[in-house]
Amino acid sequence: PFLLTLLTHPVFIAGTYWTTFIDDTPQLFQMVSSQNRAQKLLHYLADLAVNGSSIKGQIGLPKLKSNPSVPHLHDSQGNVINVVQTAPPSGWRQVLLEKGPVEFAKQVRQFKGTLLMDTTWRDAHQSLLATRVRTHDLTTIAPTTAHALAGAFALECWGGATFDVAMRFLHEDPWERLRKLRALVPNIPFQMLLRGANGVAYSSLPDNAIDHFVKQAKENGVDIFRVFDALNDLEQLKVGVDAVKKAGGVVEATVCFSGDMLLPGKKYNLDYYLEIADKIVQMGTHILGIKDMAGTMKPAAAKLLIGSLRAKYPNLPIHVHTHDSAGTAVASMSACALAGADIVDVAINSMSGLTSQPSINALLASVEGNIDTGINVQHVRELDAYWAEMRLLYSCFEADLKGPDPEVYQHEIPGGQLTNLLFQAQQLGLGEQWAETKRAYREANYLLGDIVKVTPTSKVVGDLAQFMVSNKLTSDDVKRLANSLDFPDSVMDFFEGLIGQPYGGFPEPLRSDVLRNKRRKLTRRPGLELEPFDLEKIREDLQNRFGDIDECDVASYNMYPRVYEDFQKMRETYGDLSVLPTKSFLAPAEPDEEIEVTIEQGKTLIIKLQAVGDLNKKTGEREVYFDLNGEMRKIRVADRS
Ligand code: 3PY
Ligand code: ZN
Repeated sequence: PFLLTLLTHPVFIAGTYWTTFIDDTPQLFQMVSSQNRAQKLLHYLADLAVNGSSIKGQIGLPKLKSNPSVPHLHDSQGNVINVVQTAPPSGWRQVLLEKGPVEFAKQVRQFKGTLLMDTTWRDAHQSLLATRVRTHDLTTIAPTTAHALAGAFALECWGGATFDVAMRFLHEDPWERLRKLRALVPNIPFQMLLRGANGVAYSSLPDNAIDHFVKQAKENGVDIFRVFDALNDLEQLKVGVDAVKKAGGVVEATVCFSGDMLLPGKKYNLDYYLEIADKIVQMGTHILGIKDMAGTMKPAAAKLLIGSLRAKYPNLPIHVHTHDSAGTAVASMSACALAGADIVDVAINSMSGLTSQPSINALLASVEGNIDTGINVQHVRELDAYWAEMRLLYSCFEADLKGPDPEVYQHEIPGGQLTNLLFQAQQLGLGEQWAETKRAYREANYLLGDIVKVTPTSKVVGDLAQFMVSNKLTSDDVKRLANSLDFPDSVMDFFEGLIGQPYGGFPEPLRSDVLRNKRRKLTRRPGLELEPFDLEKIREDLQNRFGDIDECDVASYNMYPRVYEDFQKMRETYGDLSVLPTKSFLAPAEPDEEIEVTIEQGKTLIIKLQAVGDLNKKTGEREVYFDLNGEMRKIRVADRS
């Protein structure tokens, strides 16, 4: 009917619409545009109804059969707080905005107690739910979170794997997520995870692309940048650190912690960490990060390492990150807090434990009476009800780990990767497969020279391990046959030096055998070999191909050109899918179920699936009938089953 309104409009009929028709009657074109958007969404829903979900990694349907509800927060008198209409209490972000990064860091250091960073919006779901939590579910709980966690140091909500997974698998724009969350959380700083010279990609980009990316991240809402390099290669790290300094963000340059530091003969020991920390401090950072990505920092190591750093740098805030894979994270983070850490990472209870961060309430209980955190315990418990439902909503992405993995001290697999590899082994029948993967991972690590393992080096070790398992190769086989084996690309990249220089150098003769004459042997950071990107030209090209684009699109394209192009194609076909409730995004609609979709403020679609027609054998298509705001719609889709 909107199109009909347009086509029957007297101006249109008179044929005089070329001049000012669009300007004079914008409402008509808005109608056509929202009509168009509705039609695209119906296409997605029709495809889902006929072919089922095509979201990668999804096994089965969500266990939650209704849309999740938003829990109420209560004030100290027991009254419900209207989190949408009441401004949230001011928090650390106000300190940052008013005083700037240096004074912010100073006040964080002066806080009498230990602050908490909540990782629920980034690392927790990256580690437990294959990074699949969608913008829709984050924005739904954002106003409540702004109140409940008002005292938190920060929310980790961006970067790491969330960037490419958003585009690649969820078909949504990570920048839009950032902007929407920012608008809803004015009081708590946002932190992102930046992989140094790799940005949020898996290998180095030209320095100007990193600068450009970080500038957009800062302008669109990131306050604090946790910058690391997966090999603790300081040259690589510095690229990220310098980019954050230029953009005016808070720098949290980070030491990656690898393995059980207290084991005699360990390559990565206290002296090593103190040396790296010292160089980071010389580089200049507002906060010193310690990143225990596999969760192998035992409480005794935490006490020793954090205690030593505290004594050495009395004025520098220290922020510790861990994973609960071994089951010791609450004890380790309590030990860090007692040893003088200024900030430790936790996750909302229902999103904590296992390969994720330690539970916030467990940590609060552990330090109760000893250490102030500025967190309202009751509010966090209330907030948790939402995440308990989320866990059921995203059940189809669970790796189903049942308890701590006591072998983590041996294989040292980072939290996020552990669940990933377990998920893959489960698809192949678990049992011996999983035990073998873990054994091979350990061997692969030693073959590569016992490297620090976190994205992207953890992928190198994981790829080599899977290569060894699937080709039934022992370590000795790999060494012996290295000059004739066809290694995975990531392994070639590592040996070439595209991921940076490992501590202690590359293992020889393996490096030479693997590379043969196919690849170079870089001795300096790879960014120095790369031509700067011509950002103007990239912008123009994207504009020509995709129309309305901005600097964030340029940054997305620079990080992941193919993924960005595919994302744009999905957008073209289905429109903005981030507006769909998650249940409707993952599961075919039930007959007569009402799907409510807010496509923009004040514009809500009520969609009901009426029927799926018979297969047309000639065309291979089916007709799917919907009721859209009371009107019948018919969509034809190919049946791919
Ligand atoms: C990432 O780089 O995505 C990580 O989570 C590393 O821990
Ligand atoms: Zn982590």
